[in-house]
Amino acid sequence: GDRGAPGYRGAKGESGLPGKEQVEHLQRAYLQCKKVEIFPNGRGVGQKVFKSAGFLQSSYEARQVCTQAGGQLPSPRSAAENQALQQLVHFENKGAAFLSMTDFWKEGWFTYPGGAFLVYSNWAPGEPNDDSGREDCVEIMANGKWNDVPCGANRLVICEF
Ligand code: 291
Ligand code: CA
Repeated sequence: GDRGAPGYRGAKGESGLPGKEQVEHLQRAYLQCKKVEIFPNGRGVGQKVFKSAGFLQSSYEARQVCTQAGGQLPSPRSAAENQALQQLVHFENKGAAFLSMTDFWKEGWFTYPGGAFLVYSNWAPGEPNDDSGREDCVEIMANGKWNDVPCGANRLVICEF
């Protein structure tokens, strides 16, 4: 390593593994990154981070935005993840945000980008209704409930990392 670097905290231990001080340095740096990352328009839940792009786009564009950033559209897989995402949607105050899932594969059968079926859902009453037969994408509203919407609709872009 760079012995002149700020924050350098001594050599590896006898075993060749990182020493206690090196590990503690990395832990501090990691926690600092996490705090910076979620302030103010991100939310961390478990190993996941949701981060708002701050603008509205169609689902097609939103997907590309997230993929190019090295993430993807949000796939909340539990009540805890859904609640973290809901907090962010509410905080941003720009209306509903897109989720990753679609029923392109088969009408009424929503899947994640990898093709797997949902392990968790939080549909609003009466949804998904495929209104006018053209709603294959999913939004999460400020109340945390889900609704299927046209993929061409413009919604807040939030990415999952
Ligand atoms: C109605 C319901 C929803 C439907 C929505 C669409 C949204 O909610 O029938 O199931 O998804 O209309 O109009 O379509 C677009 N383009 O936003 C009204 C919403 C408060
Ligand atoms: Ca709908």
